[in-house]
Amino acid sequence: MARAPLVESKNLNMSKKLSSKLAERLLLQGELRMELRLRRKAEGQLTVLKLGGSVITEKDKPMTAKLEVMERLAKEIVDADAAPLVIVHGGGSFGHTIAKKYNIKEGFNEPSQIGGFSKTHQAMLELNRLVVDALIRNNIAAFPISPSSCITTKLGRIEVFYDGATKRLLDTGFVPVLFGDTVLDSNLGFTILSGDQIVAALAIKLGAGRVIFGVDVDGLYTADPKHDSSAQVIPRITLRELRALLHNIGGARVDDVTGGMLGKVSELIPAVEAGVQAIVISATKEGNVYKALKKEKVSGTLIEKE
Ligand code: IP8
Repeated sequence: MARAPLVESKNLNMSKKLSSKLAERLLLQGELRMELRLRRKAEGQLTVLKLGGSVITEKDKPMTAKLEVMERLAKEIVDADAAPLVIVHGGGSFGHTIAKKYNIKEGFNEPSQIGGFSKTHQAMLELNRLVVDALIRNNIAAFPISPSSCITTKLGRIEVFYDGATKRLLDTGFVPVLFGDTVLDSNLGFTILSGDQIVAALAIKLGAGRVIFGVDVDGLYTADPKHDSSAQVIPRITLRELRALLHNIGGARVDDVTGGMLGKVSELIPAVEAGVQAIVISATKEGNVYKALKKEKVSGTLIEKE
C-alpha cells in the first residue's frame, strides 16, 4: 500500500527544503561539537591511557571483543574530557592468540611464520577499529596509528620511533590511538611489541605528566593474588620499592606473549624514572577510568619516582 504523503503536494518542495535545512543544521551542530573538541587547545600535560587487552577482549575466547566495555570506557573518556590524551590498547584475544600460534615474538625463523605476522597485525587492526569506532561514536576525535608503520625494534626493544604524526595529531586536538603490534626488528626480523613498551616510550618522548594503566586487577599487590589469598593492593609505591617487589608479582598468563603483569610493571620503570607519574587501576570497574582521568581519588596503585 502506498504511504500517504507527509505534506500536501503544493507544500512538498518547501517541506523538502526545510527538512534538508534542518538536516544540514543538525549535521552542522554535530560537526561543530566535534570541531569544538578538536579546537579545545590541549591545556596541561599529556595523559597516556593504556587499556589492557584483558579489559577490552575476552582473553579466553579468540577474537572476541567486549563491545559493551569499549562503549562504557568511551563514555567515561568523553565525560572526563581530559585533553591532551593518547590511548594505547593491548592485544588480548586478538593479537596474543595468533602471535602465539606462529611464534611471532621469537622472531622470523621459518617461512610459515610470514602469514602469521600479517594475520596478527590484521587482528590488531580489527581490534583497533572496534576501539576507535566506540570512541568516535561517543564524539571523541580518535585517530588510529599503526605502530608497525612508525616503530622498529632491536631485539624487541624500540630502536626507531617516528612520533611526528602522533605529535601533529595531538597538536591539532586529536586523540591518537595506538596498540601493541607486530613490528620489524633489526635483529630478529620481526617480533611483537607490547602496548606497555609503547606507553612508556610515548610518555617519555612526548613529556607526559601521567600514565594511567587500565588493567583487569585492582592494582599492584604485595603478592600474586591468584595464588596468595593474603595478597593486598599497594596504594603507593616508589621505584626502589617496586624493584624490590617485582619478583613477587604474578607472572604472565600462558596466552600473553608480552609478559602479563610483570611485563607491564617493569615497562613503566623508565617512564617513572623520567618523572612521569603512573597509576595502575582496574578498568573493568565502572567509573575508575573516568576518576583517574579527572585526577579524582580512585583505588589502585600510584607509582612515583620517590
Ligand atoms: O597486549 C601485544 O600488546 P600487549 C600485541 O599490550 C600483540 O602486550 C600483537 C600480541
